[in-house]
Amino acid sequence: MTPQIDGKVVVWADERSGDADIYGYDLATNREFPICTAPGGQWRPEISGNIVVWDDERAGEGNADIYGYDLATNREFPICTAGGNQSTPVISGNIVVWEDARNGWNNTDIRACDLGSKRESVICAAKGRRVARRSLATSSYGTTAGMVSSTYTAPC
Ligand SMILES: [Ca+2]
Repeated sequence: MTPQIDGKVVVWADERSGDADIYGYDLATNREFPICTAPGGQWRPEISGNIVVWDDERAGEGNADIYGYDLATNREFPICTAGGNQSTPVISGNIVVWEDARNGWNNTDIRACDLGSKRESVICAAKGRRVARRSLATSSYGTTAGMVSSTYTAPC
């Protein structure tokens, strides 16, 4: 499900073991490899360079978090484990952006983390929902365009 590609690596969410996991395929070597097979669902991977990000339900449904994996070092790392759902991450270079429901599902924010500085930023926390691109495709709710200036920063 939801395949993404950057360079020669394809990533996707895969339910072969029951709950969704993250897998990758290297087009240069024709090799498939698991990226994250932790308990609970791992969904909606995105990739930029060597970094894969996804939303991760290992802490329970309703408390999804954002995790990352560095293909260069084979190291997994949490990006945001705040309360509520953090979901539908996207990544460009060192910047990860996601939809964040820590303030309620009907008051979602857009937040970002700079993986270089490990700083989290609020991109938009205006009242109402902010819906990420892929949930937008399946959402029956109205949307509010979110993008604006960062309002404060806090550690990731
Ligand atoms: Ca969470």
